[in-house]
Amino acid sequence: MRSDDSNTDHGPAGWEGHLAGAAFDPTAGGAGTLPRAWARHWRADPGRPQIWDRRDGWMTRGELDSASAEAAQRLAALGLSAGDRILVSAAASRALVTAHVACLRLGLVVVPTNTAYQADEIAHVVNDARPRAAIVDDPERADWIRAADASVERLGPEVDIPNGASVTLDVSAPRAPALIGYTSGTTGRPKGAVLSHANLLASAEALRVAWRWTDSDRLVLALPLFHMHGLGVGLHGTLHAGGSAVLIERFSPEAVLDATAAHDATMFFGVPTMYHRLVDHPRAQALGGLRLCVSGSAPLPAALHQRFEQASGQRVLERYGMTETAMLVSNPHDAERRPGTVGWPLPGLSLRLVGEPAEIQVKGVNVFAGYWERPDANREAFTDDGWFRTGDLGAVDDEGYVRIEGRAKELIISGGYNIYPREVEDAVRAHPGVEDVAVVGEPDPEWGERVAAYVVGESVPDVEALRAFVSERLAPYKHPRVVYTAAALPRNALGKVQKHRLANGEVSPES
Ligand code: MCA
Ligand code: AMP
Repeated sequence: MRSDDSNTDHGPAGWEGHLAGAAFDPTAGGAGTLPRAWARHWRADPGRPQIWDRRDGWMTRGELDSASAEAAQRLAALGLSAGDRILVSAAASRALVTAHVACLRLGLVVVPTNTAYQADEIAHVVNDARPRAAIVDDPERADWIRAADASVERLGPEVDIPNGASVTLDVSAPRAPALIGYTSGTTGRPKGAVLSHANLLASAEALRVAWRWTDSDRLVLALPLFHMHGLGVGLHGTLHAGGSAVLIERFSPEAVLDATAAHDATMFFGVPTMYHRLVDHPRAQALGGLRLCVSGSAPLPAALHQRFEQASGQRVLERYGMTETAMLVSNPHDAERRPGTVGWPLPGLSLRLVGEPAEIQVKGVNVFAGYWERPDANREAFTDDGWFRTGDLGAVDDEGYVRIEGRAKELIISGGYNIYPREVEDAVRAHPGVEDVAVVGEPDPEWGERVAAYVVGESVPDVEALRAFVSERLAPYKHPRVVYTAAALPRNALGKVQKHRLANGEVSPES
C-alpha cells in the first residue's frame, strides 16, 4: 500500500491496475497549468470540433483558443488581473466554456456558483470570496450580486464588452489558484476550497489515464458546470484529453439519448439520479453503444447498477471524489467494475483508513492546500502529518476495492447536490410556528436521500407552507420534502440532537 503509516494492512492488489503500462504525468509534459495543457491540443490540430451547444452548434479547438484569448483581453481591459476572483454562475453553454477558459488563461480565480442559489446564498459567496467581477446569465442573480457588493462588475457569459489590448496569457504558475469551490465540509456556512492548477491538472491526468480517455472521445455532458463533477471532471477532462463534449443545458433522459445518437458520443457521466431516470426509458438500450458510462457524486445503489446493465448492456464505472480533492478513487476501466464499491485509488493518490469506524484520509498532487481564509477549518481538515480527512467512512476489500460505508460528517446528498442540515435548520427555525427543528436525510429511490425536517412546535407548518417559507433563503433542492411533527427532539446529556435516532426511526414522528 502506498502509505506506510496506515493503521490497516489490507493488500492493495489492483491499486496499480489503473495504469496498465500507461504513464501518469501530472504536469502534462511540463505544461503545469490547465490552459497550457489544453493549448497543446488547440495548436496541434485546431480544426477539430471541441464543444457543442444547442444554440450555436460546434466550436473547434482553434475557435476556443482564439475566442478565449479575446475574452481574456476584454476581462483584462476591465482591470482584472491574475489572482482576482471572478464569480461564475451560468447554465452550460459554449459561451460559458469560453469565458471559463478565458478567466483561467488570464490567471483569474474562478468561483463557480450554483444557478439555483437565492439572494442569501449568493451574498455569502460574494462576501467571503470578494470577487471583483461576476459572469452571470440571469438579471435577478446579477441584482443579488450587486446588492451584496455594488463594486462587483457584472457581465454575461458572452463577455460582451469592448475589446482590450493584447495581454500576456497562460503564464500562471502551477501552484497558482485556479478555482475556489464552495462546500460546507463538516459544519457551518460554506467555505471555499482553493484548488490550484496543479491540483486540477493532476486529477484530469489521472482520469485520462484511468479511463483511457483519448482525443477520439466525445462526452455527453448534462451536468451543471458549477461543480467539480461537470467542471473538473467533464469539461477539464475533455480539454485535457483533447476530446469533445456535447453540452446539455438541462438534463433529461431524452436529451441524453438524442445527443448520444446525433453526435456519435462515446461517453456519458452522471449522478445516480440520472441513471435512475434513464434506466426505465424505452430507449435506454441505445446507451449500450457508448464506450464508457461513469457515475459519481453520490452512492450508486448496487441494484440500480445491475438494472442499468440489464437495460443498456453498460456496466457503469463508479468513482468517488470531493470538491477539495477532485477525483480520488475509481473502479477500473479494464478489470471488474464492482457494484457497491468505488474501486481503486487513482494514479498519484495515497489513501489510508484511520480509526474505527475508519475514516478515509488522502494525500496527493490533486489534494487542495486549504480553504480560503479559514486557518481554523484547515487545522481540522488536515491531520498533523498532512493527510486530508474526507469525513467519509470506508473499508477496503482483499482486492483493493474501496467501499464507502457512511459519513462522519453531517451531509445530505440529494440528486448529487450536497445539502448541509444546519443551513436548512437555520432557515426552518425562522418560521414562527417552529420551536425546534432537526433536519436529516431519508433514503429516497429517486434522489438517493431526501431532506426530512423533524419539527417541534404548537402549529407546525405543513410541507408546502414550509417550502414556501424557506424559498427566499434556500435553493429549491435544499427544501424539505417531508415534515414530521415531533413532541421533542432526542438529545444527549450535552444537549446535542441525536440525529441517528431520528434517521433510524427510533423517534416516531407524531404525524
Ligand atoms: C432539482 N431539484 C432537486 C434536485 N435537483 N431536489 C432535490 N435534489 C436535487 N438534486 C428540485 C427542483 O428544484 C424542483 O423543485 C424539483 O426538484 C423537480 O425538479 P426536476 O426538474 O425533476 O429536477 P431536474 O432539474 O431534472 O434536476 C435533477 C438533476 C439535478 C438533473 C439530477 O439535480 C442535477 O443536475 N444534479 C447533479 C448535481 C451535480 O452536478 N453534482 C455534482 C457535485 P421545485 O419543484 O421546488 O421547483 S460535485 C461532487 O459531488 C463531487 C466532487 C463528486 O464526486 O462529483
Ligand atoms: P462535494 O462536497 O460536493 O465535493 O461532495 C463530496 C462528497 O460526495 C464526498 O465526500 C462523498 O461523501 C460523496 N461522494 C462522491 N462520490 C461518491 C460515491 N461514488 N459514492 C458515495 N459518496 C460519494
